[in-house]
Amino acid sequence: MGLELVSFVLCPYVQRAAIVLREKDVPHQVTYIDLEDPPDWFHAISPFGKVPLLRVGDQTLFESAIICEYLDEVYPPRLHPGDALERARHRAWAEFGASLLIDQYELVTARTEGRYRDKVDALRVKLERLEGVIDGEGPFFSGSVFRLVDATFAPFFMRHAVVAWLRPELGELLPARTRAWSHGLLSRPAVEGSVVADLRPRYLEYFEAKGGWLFKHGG
Ligand SMILES: N[C@@H](CCC(=O)N[C@@H](CS)C(=O)NCC(=O)O)C(=O)O
Repeated sequence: MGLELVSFVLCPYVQRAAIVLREKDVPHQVTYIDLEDPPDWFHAISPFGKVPLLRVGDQTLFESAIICEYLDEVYPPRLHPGDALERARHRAWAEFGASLLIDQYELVTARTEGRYRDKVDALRVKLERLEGVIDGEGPFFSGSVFRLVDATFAPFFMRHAVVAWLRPELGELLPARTRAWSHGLLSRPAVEGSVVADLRPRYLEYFEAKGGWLFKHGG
């Protein structure tokens, strides 16, 4: 059955699915939409009005976590761990990764310095907590094997590298193990190839237009 990933070019949740498709070498088509002006057909098939969507034959899946789980069940190799408790732990931390994406969005769109600093502090606390649960040997979340949970965190780290390029103090928010994990993820071919080549300028341009304090006072 043909697979079609409905995408917005900058969306980190879409990128989760794009990474899993690449890790598993699954043939698929990508359809980009403009989220500011979505086509009618998109509203008709997206219950939350959000991307990603995965069209599988005449069915449409939504929610990135569900799409990733579906792909993992259907296409080898299995990325989730075999042990039920370990798998549940990975799912729980993937939820934590989803909350980091919301923090990151709020950080880049914060309109005042006070709000920006509050978001930096919130991110610092969460990243320190994450540091305590990831495998010490690395390079991935639970050691040497790339797992589904790694695919769910990579989009956060990719965008974090973009904003840290603009504002180096943000790069210092990553504690040592987390930093090594981020390097491991961002140098993975399936991760590198899961976004457009000019993600950085596009991301910066898109969020600068939203008036975030970070962009007016970068460096
Ligand atoms: N929980 C959703 C979040 C997806 C999401 O927030 N997508 C954004 C783009 S990155 C979106 O489509 N926003 C459109 C809107 O909210 O109107 C998932 O994991 O798939």
